[in-house]
Amino acid sequence: MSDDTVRLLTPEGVRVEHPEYALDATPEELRSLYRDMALARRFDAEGVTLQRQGELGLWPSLLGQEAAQVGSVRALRDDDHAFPSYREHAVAMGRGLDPLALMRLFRGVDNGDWDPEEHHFHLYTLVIGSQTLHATGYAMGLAKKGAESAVVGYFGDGATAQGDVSEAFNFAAVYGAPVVFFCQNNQWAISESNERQSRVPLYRRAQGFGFPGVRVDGNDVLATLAVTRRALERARQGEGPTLIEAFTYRMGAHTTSDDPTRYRDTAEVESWRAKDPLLRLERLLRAEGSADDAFFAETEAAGEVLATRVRTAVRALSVPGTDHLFDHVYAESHALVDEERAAFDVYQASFVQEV
Ligand SMILES: Cc1ncc(C[n+]2csc(CCOP(=O)(O)OP(=O)(O)O)c2C)c(N)n1
Repeated sequence: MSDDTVRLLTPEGVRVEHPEYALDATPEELRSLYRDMALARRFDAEGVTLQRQGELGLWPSLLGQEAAQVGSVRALRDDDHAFPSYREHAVAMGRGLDPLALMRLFRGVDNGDWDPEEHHFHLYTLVIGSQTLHATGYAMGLAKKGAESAVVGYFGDGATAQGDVSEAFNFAAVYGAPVVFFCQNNQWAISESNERQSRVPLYRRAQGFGFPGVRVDGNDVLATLAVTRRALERARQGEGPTLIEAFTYRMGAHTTSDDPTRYRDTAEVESWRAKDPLLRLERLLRAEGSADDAFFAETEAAGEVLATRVRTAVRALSVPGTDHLFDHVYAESHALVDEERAAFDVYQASFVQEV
């Protein structure tokens, strides 16, 4: 990690000063950051297990990225908006979405049918990088309306190679859009390492577009919170976009369909295990006497309750009728969609007759 990386908590759990960024956090706030990370990790592990048991079609694990997600989402106000990629489970939880909604999506029961307006958490986006354009457009709209809200667009290191992301950067810069580009550089775009994706550190790209870029230790929840807070303040004050590169690591597979042992060394994974985001906060909490064994046991128990709830609910999900396919194509009923639904019903019925 380079020297210009913002860090407030070392892997050993020691608080360090930074000349530009500071964070005052009460013991209660520190415990709550830990709890959010621990619950997200437990929920995520359940996703992997349920996929292995055949209950989900696919699961993209966030393991290792808890601090980047919890730290950044904690900086948002209720009126702000988050535009996620597909791995932002802790962001979803931080916005108040019932994480069961994410499992419905990866079970194929729906295409992600939560209401983006309810928690200002927009739909998962699998088309790499496209949500940075949605985030930018939304931010431009908010600014036009005179709202004092800001938008965070989440994307990965691999997404920076997409034209959409460069277009979003340029539009946001030119229009001074109140958007924070939050890149989780987890070092891998499936099997493509970050070194092979860019000739310059990702955060420096922002300079060429005319806005600030900052690299933060993405496994440090405190630094991530401080840096995202500052970027959101800039956005709200009309100072335009910021690119945050949260330097982190994808500890698991790209998704449950991937075998990372085919393209990366165990030694690399182990070196990142020593930088674990939860462990370093646990070390701080214990060293400061802000949390004891009972707190960690309670947090673990809460994780088990969550995991049991989603496991039971996932297994009980019914198979949606094919009619559901046509829902939400338009906000209101539409003649063409009605026609297609009717045609599809006839098509389905033809199978029943043949059998
Ligand atoms: C436009 C587009 N191109 C290619 C893909 C296939 N694809 C799925 S995930 C992925 C890698 C994305 O890597 P990154 O942006 O670093 O995010 P991460 O999965 O590491 O969180 C690719 C190329 C896609 N979904 N969309």
